[in-house]
Amino acid sequence: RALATDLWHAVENGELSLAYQVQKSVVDGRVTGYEVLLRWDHPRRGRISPAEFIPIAEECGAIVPIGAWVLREACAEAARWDGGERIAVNLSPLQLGHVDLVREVHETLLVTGLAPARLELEITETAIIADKERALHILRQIKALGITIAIDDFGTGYSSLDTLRSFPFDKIKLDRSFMNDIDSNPQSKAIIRAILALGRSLEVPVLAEGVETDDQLQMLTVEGCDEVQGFLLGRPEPIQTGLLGLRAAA
Ligand code: G
Ligand code: G
Ligand code: MN
Ligand code: NA
Repeated sequence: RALATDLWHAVENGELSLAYQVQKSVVDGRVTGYEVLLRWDHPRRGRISPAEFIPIAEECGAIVPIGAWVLREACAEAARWDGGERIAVNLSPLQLGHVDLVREVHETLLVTGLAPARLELEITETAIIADKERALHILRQIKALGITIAIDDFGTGYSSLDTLRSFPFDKIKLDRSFMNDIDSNPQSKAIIRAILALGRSLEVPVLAEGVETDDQLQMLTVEGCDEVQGFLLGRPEPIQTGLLGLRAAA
């Protein structure tokens, strides 16, 4: 059977789960939030990477109900944390194009009791480019609810600067590919510097993704990066509610 078919039943079959990856402030190392990353344990094929199944879910449309489930689960989880950390949820282009997104997000906040300021939605430029006017209209409505919007995978799209000019993003997430080859490619460091300078002049905080080494963190600190995320700070991990009570309240 095709994965797309299985995806439509993954939620009701309880095959999906969430992993949370910590985001930290560079200045004081404080935890600022967690990005939610979807996991799929397929009954026969075992764990399938989101890099593989998200594109399929986008193509067949299953990302719309799946995305709604992710949002609800993540907001309900974050509402239990008492540190006030933010929860960052990835939004697919298809969700952004979906008629009911604004209402869905609003209702999720009401039902879970999560304060809007604690929800951040991560959006890639691809999501905006498809129908820019419409996408920006929806983002404005979401932002008006008090939710923050981050531009994800920044630096890899086609028109990054134009996108930045068109919408008041609350955060720039520097794509992890820049961090990946920082040691082998001197251009990467120059581009990271330039994007940090851009963030400063636009007064938009920049979060660097894919931080894996102390050297990288050191460089980002010197260059004035605001937040970091990556294996050095923490891997995406499931939350074992009730077990050790890491961040869980009963
Ligand atoms: O966790 P991992 O690095 O394997 O994720 C791979 C890709 O899947 C990333 O680009 C990530 O943004 C995307 N992804 C993970 N979880 C979600 C989700 O809940 N919704 C959407 N739309 N994308 C997700
Ligand atoms: O595209 P997005 O940024 O949403 O994807 C996040 C993905 O990046 C997750 O699947 C996560 O597993 C992966 N990831 C997170 N931190 C690191 C890291 O430090 N190095 C690498 N190679 N991947 C990472
Ligand atoms: Mn993301
Ligand atoms: Na990203």
